[in-house]
Amino acid sequence: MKIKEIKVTVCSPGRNFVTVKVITDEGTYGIGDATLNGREMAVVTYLEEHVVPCLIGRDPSEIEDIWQYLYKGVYWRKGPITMASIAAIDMALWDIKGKIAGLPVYQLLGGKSRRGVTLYAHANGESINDTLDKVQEHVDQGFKAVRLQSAIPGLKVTYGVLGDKKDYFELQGNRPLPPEDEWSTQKYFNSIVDLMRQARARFGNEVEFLHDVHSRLTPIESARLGKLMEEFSLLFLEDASIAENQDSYKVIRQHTTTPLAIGETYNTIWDCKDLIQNQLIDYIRVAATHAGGITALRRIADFASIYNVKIAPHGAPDLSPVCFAAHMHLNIWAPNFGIQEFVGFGNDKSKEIFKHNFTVENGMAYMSEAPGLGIEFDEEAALKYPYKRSYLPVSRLEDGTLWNW
Ligand code: GCO
Ligand code: MG
Repeated sequence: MKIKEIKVTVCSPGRNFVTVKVITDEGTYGIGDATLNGREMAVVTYLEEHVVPCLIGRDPSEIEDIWQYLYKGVYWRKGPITMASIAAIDMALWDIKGKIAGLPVYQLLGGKSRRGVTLYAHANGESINDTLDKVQEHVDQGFKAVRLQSAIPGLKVTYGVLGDKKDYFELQGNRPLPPEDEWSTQKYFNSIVDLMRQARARFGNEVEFLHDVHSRLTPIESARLGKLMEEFSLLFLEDASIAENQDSYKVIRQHTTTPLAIGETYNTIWDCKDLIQNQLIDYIRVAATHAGGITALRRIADFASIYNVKIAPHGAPDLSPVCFAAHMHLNIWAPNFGIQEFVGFGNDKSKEIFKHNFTVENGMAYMSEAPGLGIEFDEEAALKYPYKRSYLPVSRLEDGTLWNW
């Protein structure tokens, strides 16, 4: 069997998604997600111009060799554009292997380690009460873990809270240029403790709480936040500080027992090696799409397992349902699975394009025995919603200094 054709499609059913379809000379095909938000077209060009020509005629069953060929075989290793491209090809090849074997991908990884995949939902509110009402809605649906983000009083916009904007493109205004947010560490500290205190008062200890700092704090500020959060027993505190310098997490770790999670922007095992090996984190949040696919995530999961670090894959709306499918297979298999972030299965347009049989019940996701990844991509439907240029916001301190978004 040989790879005959590889198609790259960008569609925008509310967010841009880059989907890769690898087709064999025997008619079997597989799909993968290569979405890199705000830089989608760079990945498309990388794939079409530099990857696809090298893969035509190769044996699609050689997943590991193709992964190494695209990673080690290229002088310019790593980076989000390279790794998203490798990831999409890798997912598609696992999809093909599963379809040919007549087995879901998780069976090829080693089979199930659990009945279903525990999810955490998002509660984002304009005020603490609003956020807690949203927690209640999730609890009523059976979720046992919820991420809490609330607008910070005194700031124009807060990460995770769309305000009166219903859709991501609306947030960017009519010109597709990066919107600008404001950040004040002092205002944040004034509100975050209240949020968690009121949340525990209302929900007791029955619900797991999580929170995403979105890299706004310095390590010593994160250490202080971690200490303040201890009484509220978070499942984890996410992206407290940037860890380009992985050693900086020692500062946080030596001060607090609040569990720490990081990794959604990481592209390789090297980005998190020291964090894991030195046991500076508790959850690694790499996404299959951004860190090199199923082959790479399996390796990171195994490495993390010997240091008691669990996987908690990124599950934001800018990862396509194909990435969610890849995560489902990894999560159901990985002995050290922690929790999966979940924001729903997308809007109606997205559901028209991506068809699957994943189900959610009482805060857990389940999968069918469909062979491969168990997700289909409707190219005709995708063409109805073409690519739209779009950016994430940027963040500035109140005096105008550029900050981490
Ligand atoms: C999360 C993430 C997202 C990111 C988004 C960027 O934890 O879900 O932090 O909300 O901001 O993926 O596009
Ligand atoms: Mg995050």
